[in-house]
Amino acid sequence: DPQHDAPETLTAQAVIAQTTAALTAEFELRHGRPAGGVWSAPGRVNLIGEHTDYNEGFVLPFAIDRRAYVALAARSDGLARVSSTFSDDIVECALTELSPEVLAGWSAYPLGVAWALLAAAAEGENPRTPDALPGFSLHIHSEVPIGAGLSSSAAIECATAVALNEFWQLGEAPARLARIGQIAENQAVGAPTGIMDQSASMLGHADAAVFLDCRSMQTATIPLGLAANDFEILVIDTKVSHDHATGGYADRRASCELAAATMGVYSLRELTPADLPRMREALDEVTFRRARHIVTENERVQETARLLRTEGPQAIGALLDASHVSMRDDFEISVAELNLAVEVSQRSGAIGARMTGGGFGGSALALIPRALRESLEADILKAFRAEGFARPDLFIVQPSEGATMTGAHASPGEGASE
Ligand code: GAF
Repeated sequence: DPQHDAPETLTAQAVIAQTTAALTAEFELRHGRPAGGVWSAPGRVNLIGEHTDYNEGFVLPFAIDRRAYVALAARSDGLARVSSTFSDDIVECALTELSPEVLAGWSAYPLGVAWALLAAAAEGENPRTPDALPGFSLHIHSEVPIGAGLSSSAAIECATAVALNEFWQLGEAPARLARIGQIAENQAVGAPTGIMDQSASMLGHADAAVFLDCRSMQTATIPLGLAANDFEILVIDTKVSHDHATGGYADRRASCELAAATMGVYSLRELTPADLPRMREALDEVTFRRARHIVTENERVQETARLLRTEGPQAIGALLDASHVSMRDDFEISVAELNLAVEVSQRSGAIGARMTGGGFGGSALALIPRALRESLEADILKAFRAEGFARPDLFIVQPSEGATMTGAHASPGEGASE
């Protein structure tokens, strides 16, 4: 398989192998026992389709080459015991005591997933209750920058979900594990987010985006053709941090629900550009603009997927640009730093550019010819300096594989002690 000999694939695999080894050593230090296995799941960049997921619309994200890793080993005392490289704390809870109410802080991500998986396991044809499943020790390390709009939380949730799914032999399919991650995020973390981020993290593929219909939950893999066109995707992390558990995100979601209720539809997915005149009559000015973003964005996502299939990435620039304008002016989730990143990228030769993710901070993406990378980066840094903005982080992302086991040592159940 020539794919497997591509230098980029080898590099990505080497990185994963190295991180897996480091994590295994750290697991032993923190938990005093060998890890049974290591799993990982990527962050994501959304190419296009923002705030459409919870409106049952379309999204087109891809998994990136920055991952969260979890190492896990069995325990025989019925406890979930979690540690991470972003805290000195080790948090413990009996499996039978896990519930959204007792979870807080960083540990709500992995323990929220454990709780949501246990709840799923207790239902169905072969119900298994928490007292019938072994406890575990788990250690997390993540390369996905936090607060950058690259779904660091979904990466942790999905890495934990694949690990526990395998450890407890629950046999849940990837799309179902994405939903488990979302339930953890909604109920244990308290962020009213949609299904996009966890779907991208679970279902991503190298050099492809994940087209997802958030109503039918049907997915399609859309080749991005970046390397073949000498294109790259540059991420501009503005360092303006956001938090979807508070403020603007929930407010936008409420506007969408109001618009759907006023229009007499179950979700804004059911409306098309032909409905816009009717919407303008029925909705107040702000709610109309919020809903118009969703309606037009759904069109842009489908058109982007179509153009990627028929013409390739050089054809999608105008759609990326239009998506940004819609988020800036209609949905109003952009900030000055994101607008600047997008404008400078466009001026300096990007095919297209837009903010990505939930908004109010985080990152923008620019689809660029590889040869322009250096000059474009210099232009962006210069413009940010001139505006007195914090120095953004600039990096290339590679569309990558979704959640997976990345290192096995023994079966995670083996060598259980305690
Ligand atoms: C965040 C949410 F988690 C996603 O579900 C999605 O709504 C996105 O914002 C906006 O498109 O990443």
